[in-house]
Amino acid sequence: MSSNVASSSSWTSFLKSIASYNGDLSSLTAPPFILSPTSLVEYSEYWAEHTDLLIAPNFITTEDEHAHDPALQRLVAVTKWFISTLRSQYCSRNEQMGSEKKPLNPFLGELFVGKWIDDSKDGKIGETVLLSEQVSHHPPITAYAIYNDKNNIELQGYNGIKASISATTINVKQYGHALLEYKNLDETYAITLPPLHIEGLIVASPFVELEGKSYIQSSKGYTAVINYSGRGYFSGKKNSFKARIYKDRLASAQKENALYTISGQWSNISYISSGPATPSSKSDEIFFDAQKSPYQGLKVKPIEEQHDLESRKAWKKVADAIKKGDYDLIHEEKSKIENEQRDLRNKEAAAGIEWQRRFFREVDFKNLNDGQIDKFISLANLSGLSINNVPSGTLTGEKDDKALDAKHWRFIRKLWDEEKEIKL
Ligand code: 0T9
Repeated sequence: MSSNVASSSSWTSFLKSIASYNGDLSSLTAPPFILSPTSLVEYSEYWAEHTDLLIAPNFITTEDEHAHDPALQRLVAVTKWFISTLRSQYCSRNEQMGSEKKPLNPFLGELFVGKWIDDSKDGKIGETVLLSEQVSHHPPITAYAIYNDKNNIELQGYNGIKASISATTINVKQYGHALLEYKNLDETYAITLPPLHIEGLIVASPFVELEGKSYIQSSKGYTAVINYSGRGYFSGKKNSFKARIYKDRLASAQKENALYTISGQWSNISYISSGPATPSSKSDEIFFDAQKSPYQGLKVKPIEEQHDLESRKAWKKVADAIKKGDYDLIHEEKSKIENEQRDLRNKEAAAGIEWQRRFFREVDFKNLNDGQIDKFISLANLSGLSINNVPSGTLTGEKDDKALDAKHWRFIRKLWDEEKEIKL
């Protein structure tokens, strides 16, 4: 953004509205140039733009040349896939639109579906499907399922955020987690979501930086701890991370126990070495090169073929107004959707009913029905993660581990298999 924009009255009044922030980011009225024509329900796509890396663990079934346990090698491969998602998740708006943008705030029941077609030479990948649904509007929560039947793999998860404002940054804690299953191998991974903050607000050029930690816990015991930092911290470079892979949670108490150490930039190059030493570009193997691994976009039906609940169809007029930069039209078209939603909620309240989620159900981990199990619970036991509805990655007994409930969103495949109106 030019300094013109940063000193414009629309941006300075936006900064003032941030300063009087009430806890709901979607309620901030931002100037048109910072608005994205894309709804947050679409962001679930970022999880699987490297389908080759997502399915890779499925093919690691024998010991490597150093006689390493395949389950350990698979956690390393899952970590590589996870790192590969971060550039799309957190840099793609910057790369495609010049800065982070404020996404459209999805309405309850909003859907985004599509598929990745197999672009491999040997046809090993098969088709991968995305189902993303806005399961809550207040607070905003998006749930998603990504499955690949050919390889018997399912990734599901949900996310919400809580934001707070400090002098010049927006600090965001993520809620929710992802659960990744390799059903052929009877192996499951719990994945937590890192905290982040938004920098560059003063100069009207916002971007995301990750901070803190996230975890990947394998059902076979192995665990990855990923630390994030930005410019001016331990590596001095933006988008830095250091991941350590351990035999299990107990071993993770001491960094010397690391079986592998991976370090570098998640939006660029990272390196891997065995043991606890930090790898270097001079002597160690490249782990992942984000700039050289093109991501594959999702295939989505043309708008004319979409259902009214599908995101791009529902927001078409707002998105067009944003692209034109027409402030009044944006406001007018957005209000139509908001009013419609308000009427719907009023009608439901009057009839004593609640909006039916299409593909997901809320599960209470502290109040499971007879015979109901959830794989996250045993993974949380292995990793020390809290099962409460607390910031993602909170360990039991940590100061954030206080919540009124232990409710989480889960994909119900049967609901999708029986779906009649929504087509891929
Ligand atoms: C889940 C992701 C999440 C959603 C976004 C904070 C943020 C909304 C949530 C966490 C995805 O898997 C990963 C990436 C980016 C996150 C967004 C970045 C962002 O700025 C927005 C918030 C709501 C804003 O739009 C703040 C106002 C604006 C001035 C910043 C451009």
